Amino acid sequence: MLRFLTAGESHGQELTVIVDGYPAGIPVDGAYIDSQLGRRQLGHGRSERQKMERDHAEITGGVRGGLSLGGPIALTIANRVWKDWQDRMSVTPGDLGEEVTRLRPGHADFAGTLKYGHTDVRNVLERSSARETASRVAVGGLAALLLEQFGIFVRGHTVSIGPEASEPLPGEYIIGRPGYPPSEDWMRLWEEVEASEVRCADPAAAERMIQIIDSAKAAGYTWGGVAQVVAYNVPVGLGTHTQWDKRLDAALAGALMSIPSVKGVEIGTGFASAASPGNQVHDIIRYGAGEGWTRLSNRAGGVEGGISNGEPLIVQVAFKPISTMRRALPSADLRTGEEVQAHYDRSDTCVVPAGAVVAEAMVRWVIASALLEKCGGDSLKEIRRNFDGFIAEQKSRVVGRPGDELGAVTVVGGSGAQAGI
Ligand code: EPS
Repeated sequence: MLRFLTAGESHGQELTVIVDGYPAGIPVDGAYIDSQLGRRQLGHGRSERQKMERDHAEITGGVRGGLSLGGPIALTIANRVWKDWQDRMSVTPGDLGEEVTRLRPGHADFAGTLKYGHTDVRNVLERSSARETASRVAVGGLAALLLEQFGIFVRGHTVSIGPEASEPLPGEYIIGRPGYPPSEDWMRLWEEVEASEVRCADPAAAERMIQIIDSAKAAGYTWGGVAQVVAYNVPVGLGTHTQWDKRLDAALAGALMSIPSVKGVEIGTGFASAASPGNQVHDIIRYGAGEGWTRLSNRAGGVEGGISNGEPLIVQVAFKPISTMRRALPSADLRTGEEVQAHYDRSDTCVVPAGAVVAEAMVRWVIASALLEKCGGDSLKEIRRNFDGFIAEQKSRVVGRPGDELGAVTVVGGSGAQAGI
C-alpha cells in the first residue's frame, strides 16, 4: 500500500514528507521533483511569500544511486522565511511573540483553536496554511515518476477564475484525446497552459482573469475558481465497484477535497449530467477490430462504477477564494469576543493556477496508489510484468460465446471465453 504523511509549519524550519510503499527500482530524479515545486510557486495572483521561497526537495532517505530502494522515502523542503521566525516558531519554551487572536472567517482559525484548546491562533494557522501543499507536490512528483514508467501522464489547467471562464477547448469537456505518444499539436496546448500566467490556454480568457485578479488585489479581496485535471493512458481496471472505499472516484474526490480551499469536486460532466436525461449522459460503447474498446464521448470522466474505463480521467476542482484578505471581513476576537477585523499579514489574491498543480499531484497520487493495488509488486520490474500482462489481455478482450462473430473477431474457446484478435 502506498501512503504518505507530511509534517511541518508554514514558518517553521522545514516541511517533512515520508512516502511509504514506493516500489524499488524507480528512477528518482530530484530535479524533476523540484521543477514541479517550481510550478506550484507560479501563477498571477500569488503572494510575496513565493518570492521569498525557492522550494527544493532534499531527499534524505529511500533513494540510492538515483533509484528508489523500496523502503520509505524521506524528503524535506526548507522554509527560507524560517530565519526570520526562529524565535516565534521556536520548538523550545521562550518568548513566542504576540498571540494572534483575530479569527479569519473561512480558515481553520475558529474551529481549530476551539478543538485543540489553543489561545494563540498561530498554533492552528501555521499548519492549516496551504504552504503544506508544497509537500503534496513533492509527493505527486514521486508518483509522476512511477506513472511515467507506464505511459500515464497527468496535466492540470485553469478553467475559470471568479466569473471569467475559458472557452471550451478541443475534445469534449477536455483538452483533446492525445493518443500515445501524444501528437505535437496536442502537446502544444499544454505548453500554452504552462506558459500562461494563469495556466489557461485561452489567451482572451487568461487576459480577463489577470484583469480581475489585479482589481481584486488593488481592492484587497480574493478570487477562487475551477481547475481541471486530465489523466491520460489510465488503463481499464483501477479501483473497484466491490467496496465503497475502494472506488476510484471516491479516492479522487477524497484526495482532491483534502486540498486547502477546495469546496467542490466534479468527475466528468458531473453537475451538468444531473440536469440532463440519461440518453444524453452515458457514453456509447464501441468495439473496433485493431482499435479495441472506445467511447463516442467521455462524460463519465473515465470512471464507471468506481473503476477506470480506459478513457482519460477528468476532474474539476472548485477552489473558494482565499480567506485571508487585506480588506479583512468583520470577525470576532478569540480572547474577548469583541467585534474586530480578521487577522491579515499577507495573502494570495488567487491560487487557482497553483491549485491546478496541487490537484495534478493528488490525482497522480491516487492513480499511482490504484495502479499498485492492481498491478502491485515490490519492484518496477515486477509491476511492469503484471502491468504488461494485464494490458495485453484487456486490449484484445472481447467476451462472447464460442462461434459468435464480433466485428472482425470470432470468439474461440469455452462459454464466456476471452478471445484475442
Ligand atoms: C503558501 C504560503 C503561505 C500563504 C498561503 C500558501 O505563506 P504565508 O502564510 O507566509 O503568507 O501564502 O497560504 C494560504 C493560501 C492559506 O490559505 O493559508 C504557499 O507556499 O503556498
